[in-house]
Amino acid sequence: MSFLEYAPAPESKAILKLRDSYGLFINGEFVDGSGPSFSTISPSDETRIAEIASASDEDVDRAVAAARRAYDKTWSKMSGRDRGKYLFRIARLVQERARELAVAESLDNGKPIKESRDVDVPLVASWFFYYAGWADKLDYAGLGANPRALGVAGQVIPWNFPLLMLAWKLAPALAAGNTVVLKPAETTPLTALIFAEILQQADLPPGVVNIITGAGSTGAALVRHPDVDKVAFTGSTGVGRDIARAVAGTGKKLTLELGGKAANIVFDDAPIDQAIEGIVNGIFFNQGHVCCAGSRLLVQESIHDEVVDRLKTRLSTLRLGDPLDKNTDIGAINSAAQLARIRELSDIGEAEGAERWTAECAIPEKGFWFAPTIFTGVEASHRIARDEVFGPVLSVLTFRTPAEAIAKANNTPYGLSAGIWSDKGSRILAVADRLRAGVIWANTFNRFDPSSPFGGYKESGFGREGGRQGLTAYLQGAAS
Ligand code: TAP
Repeated sequence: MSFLEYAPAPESKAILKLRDSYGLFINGEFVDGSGPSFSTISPSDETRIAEIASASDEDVDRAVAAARRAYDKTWSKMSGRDRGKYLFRIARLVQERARELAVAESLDNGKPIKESRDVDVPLVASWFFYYAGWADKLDYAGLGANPRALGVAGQVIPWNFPLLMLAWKLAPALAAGNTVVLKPAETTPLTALIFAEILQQADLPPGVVNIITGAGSTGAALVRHPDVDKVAFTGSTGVGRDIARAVAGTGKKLTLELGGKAANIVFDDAPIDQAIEGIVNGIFFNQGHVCCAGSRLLVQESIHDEVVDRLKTRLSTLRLGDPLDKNTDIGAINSAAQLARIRELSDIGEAEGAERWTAECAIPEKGFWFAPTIFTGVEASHRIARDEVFGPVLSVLTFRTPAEAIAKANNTPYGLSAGIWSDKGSRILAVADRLRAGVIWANTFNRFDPSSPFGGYKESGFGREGGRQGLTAYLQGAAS
């Protein structure tokens, strides 16, 4: 196998040792895929990073068969304590290789290195540590009389948090005793494949985790495979609907984590400095490629002008550019297709009458970029107030009373998350109680912890990931 030495920006001392090409990870080893291979590219300069194998239906079959064998012969027979040891070992290896994983994630996804280094990778390790601790306690944790694993889980994940979504899926599934076949997104397979090397380093028994790369059709083949007992999907609501149809009537268990259009509600008594930072983090973190992003700012009318002015001032200080530069705040958009979607929805926003403001910043010549953008004068009927943009675009709406804020916040088919900014605890609790969103942050935004369940209402999906609820999604007969 040949290796490419990738030397990132000089500030980063890490040297990534990447293979020139990656196979499918089946039964503990990298094997050729029988579908046509594809290149994964860096969205910040459009250069090719590595060649990636693509799994055909036969390859999916091989991966599921390996997972079934590993379930029957090894994993289901192993004590929770021993499973936990593997998960602890994986968590420690993620920490040891944190720098390399962060660089690879920023390279393949486009996100700023300070986010992959300080948020994504530490959370990945914490997810494995957290669920490692559950593995030997399943029988005594009040999860039901005799909680048992479901069997083989088929997991399909998106491109916005490639390694973190992998951790959200794998850690609870393995702790509960399931084996897994996981498909990463086509544009961001790199860290999942480096993670496969970590599984080898950890001596995880062959077949317990299989990683198959490919297009959406590979995911569809995995979902409909008759020997898959549980399907877990994170991605768009449209694909989630297709998967729900494919799974209906098969007896497979299903968890769906889908899109969002979160309201970030700012009352006139909010701690304003903190709120400005929270609004910026809420929508511009990870270029807005966040399912729970605070993409609709609902601001009380009396402080609208002050908040918008301060936001513009703050956004003008953000640095857009090389994701591997540790001073970068806004990285690259993950793909040309996603950039086209953001541009299209922003143009529609302008055409429908909202006022567009864009932070002034130099846009690199190569790669996919979109400068932080704010729309004011947005009406509830505008597409930018209804559709998930999944990019660095904030829509600002106003309200006068708490009742109006609640009605506007709930006026969406989604229900994943929301934020409330106010000095009054009683107001926060009263408003939170009436918001139809799975996760509600108060005077903060985009906070994640493995012990806290995460998931949506309505078209944002069902089932919870994280915490004890995330574990019961992988157990038979367990009460959550
Ligand atoms: P999707 O296009 O839905 O893709 C998600 C994954 O599904 C990818 O691996 C994709 O493969 C695969 N896929 C595509 N078509 C499929 C099919 N018919 N059957 C099975 N798998 C299929 O979403 P995306 O563009 O990657 O991610 C963005 C969306 O995900 C946003 O709407 C966002 O809100 C949502 N999201 C939600 C959450 C949570 S926690 N609720 C978290 C992150 C993202 P390819 O990459 O090869 O197309």
